[in-house]
Amino acid sequence: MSEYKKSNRRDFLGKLAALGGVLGLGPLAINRMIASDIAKLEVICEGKSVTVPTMVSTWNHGLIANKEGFRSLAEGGKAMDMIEAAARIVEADEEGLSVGIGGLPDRDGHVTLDACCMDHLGRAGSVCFLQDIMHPLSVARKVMEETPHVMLAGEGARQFAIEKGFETINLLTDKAREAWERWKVKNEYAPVINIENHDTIGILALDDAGRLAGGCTTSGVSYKMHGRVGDSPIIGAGLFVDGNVGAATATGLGEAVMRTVGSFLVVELMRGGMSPQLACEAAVRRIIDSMDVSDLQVGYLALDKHGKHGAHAIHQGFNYSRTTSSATNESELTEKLIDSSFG
Ligand code: SD4
Repeated sequence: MSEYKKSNRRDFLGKLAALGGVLGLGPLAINRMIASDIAKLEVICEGKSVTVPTMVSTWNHGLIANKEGFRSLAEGGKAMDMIEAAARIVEADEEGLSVGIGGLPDRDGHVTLDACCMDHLGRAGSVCFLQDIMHPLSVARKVMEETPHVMLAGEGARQFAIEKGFETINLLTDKAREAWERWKVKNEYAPVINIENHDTIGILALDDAGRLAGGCTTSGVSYKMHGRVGDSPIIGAGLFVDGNVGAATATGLGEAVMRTVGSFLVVELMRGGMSPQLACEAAVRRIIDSMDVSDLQVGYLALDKHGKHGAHAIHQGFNYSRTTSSATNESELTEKLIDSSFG
């Protein structure tokens, strides 16, 4: 066999082993297949992506979000469909006090939502200060896909959502209203996120064709000033995706993330060659070096285009969920809730 043929064969066997991993085949099964029908396999191998679909999402609700994202993938969805499905289940959970319906209001008692999304082509959509609509991330997606703009705010975003068929709903649940009534007794305006109280969901997905997408959705800092918008709907701050590099999202005190353009920073550091983990650590370090962080928390989550992920936070207590599928068309998932912090 010529050197050229030998190296082609080595490449092919390498691809085959990777494909076997994706399809959940062990080495024995691969060997049997090689013996039986190598020509047919070559065709399969040529046409298949060997990307392992992966999702990472912030906080405990990431587990249910990722599961929903993978359900969408199994039904033929792409990375952005995974993101939207994941966001919607958390936005619809009335028990959650930080996303969608049930989110804690601003200091005047209004629930105002922020969300954005971005895909592997660099397309982006965002809504901020949105009221009365349960699924801001879906509205952000419509801004991305059906308007020439990136961001709609407040009443304009609400009107746009209604035009697109979204129903209006009272987002202030009894549970959130009672918490606000209790807060009002002291009425302290302290836009500081206590490290147990920041549950924005940031979601990053890599689908079976290697497409990356991201989303971020939140009711923002509780008891914020009326009109305050955080990092979550700001492209580059709460979320950034570059389909050729990777994606990053943030949770925690938005002001600190915006001042350091955090998610963009993480992706740019990855572009420069850093691993997702080191990039998250460096972006956290940027905040620590530029402000007093004694009572503010920020956590970053990143996923590169190969499915490698990283996460880091200023203080202990940040966790995220990571879900991968070892076989493109199977529902078998590896789910993990992971703690990440300086410790
Ligand atoms: C914000 N980053 O509005 C958001 C807060 C957050 O869970 O992460 N809340 O600043």
